[in-house]
Amino acid sequence: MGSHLDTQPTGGKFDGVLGVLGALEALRTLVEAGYETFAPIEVVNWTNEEGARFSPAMTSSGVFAGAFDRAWAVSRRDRSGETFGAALEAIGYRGPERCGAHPLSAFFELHIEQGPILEAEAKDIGIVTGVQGMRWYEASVVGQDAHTGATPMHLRKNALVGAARLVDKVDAIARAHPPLAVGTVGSLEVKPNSPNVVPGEVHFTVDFRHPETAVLDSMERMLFAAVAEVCGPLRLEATATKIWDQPPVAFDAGCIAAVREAAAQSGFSAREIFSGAGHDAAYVARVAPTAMIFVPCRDGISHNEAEFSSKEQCAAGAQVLLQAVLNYDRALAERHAR
Ligand code: HGY
Ligand code: MN
Ligand code: MN
Repeated sequence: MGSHLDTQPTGGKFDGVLGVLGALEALRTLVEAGYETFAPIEVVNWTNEEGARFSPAMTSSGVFAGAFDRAWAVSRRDRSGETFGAALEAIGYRGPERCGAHPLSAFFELHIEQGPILEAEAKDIGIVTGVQGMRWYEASVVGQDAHTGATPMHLRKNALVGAARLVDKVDAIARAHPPLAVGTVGSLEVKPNSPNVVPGEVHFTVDFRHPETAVLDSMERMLFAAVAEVCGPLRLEATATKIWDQPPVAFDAGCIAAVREAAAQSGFSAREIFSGAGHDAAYVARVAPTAMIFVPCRDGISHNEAEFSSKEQCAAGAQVLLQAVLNYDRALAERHAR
């Protein structure tokens, strides 16, 4: 069981944290009850799930699942140039065990939904069947720094005008693939970022998501075409590089059944749901049977300090997490007894 404790610059108190503390509470409950499971039970806190400082997201679960090379992951740099490995070293989190050496017989992750569906349908629990596909790109637009007063409009190479038009294109590309596609430019850096300098350089990120790979491919083609289409006439040099590609994930039927049964046993209303947000479980699913449990969050708001789920909602999630793990553990014991 587990999730992550890292967050966003203006993150809330539940994204990731609920899954780690809920797992800890479930483990403590087993210990207090003196209940011995068939398989060992562990709590996992996956480092750098958000990718907010060191991109891409879900780095440690990605290394654990073999999706990322460990050396590549620890070499990722933040905006100040510090590497992920050096930052881990600095806080003593660069442990001795090789990430991925430790097999799991199954993995269950409790998380807030981060969207509006469960609350709108007054459902206590989301039985998560999978996670949509997601891709990140780093884009750079290069023009020429120039004086804002002395440079005529027709002589400018204004990187921010090109980037601004591409930001709108990213939005339009998502809207061109309704109803499920989403596209976002979430971070943008202007250089030299001075009131009286025509910006000569802009760097920004693109986040595309959709449940189907073919649609993500179409969105990607449109993005690369837009970069050339927008920046050529503005005499700008522009590049967009894919830095992360997490295909859609379907969770394990046995784990999903354990969650469905757990919700029913615990007397909670539930519905199946596909995750719009990315999670460590999406990578762990590559190397172990995996499923997730969602609880509602107020107004579906997340990645926002206003993020909120009630104690009762959190407790319901922890209860279903514990029960799902016990259901799966019992099935594992029966399989091994045969
Ligand atoms: O990007 C995500 O979906 C996750 O919150 N890291
Ligand atoms: Mn999360
Ligand atoms: Mn998050």
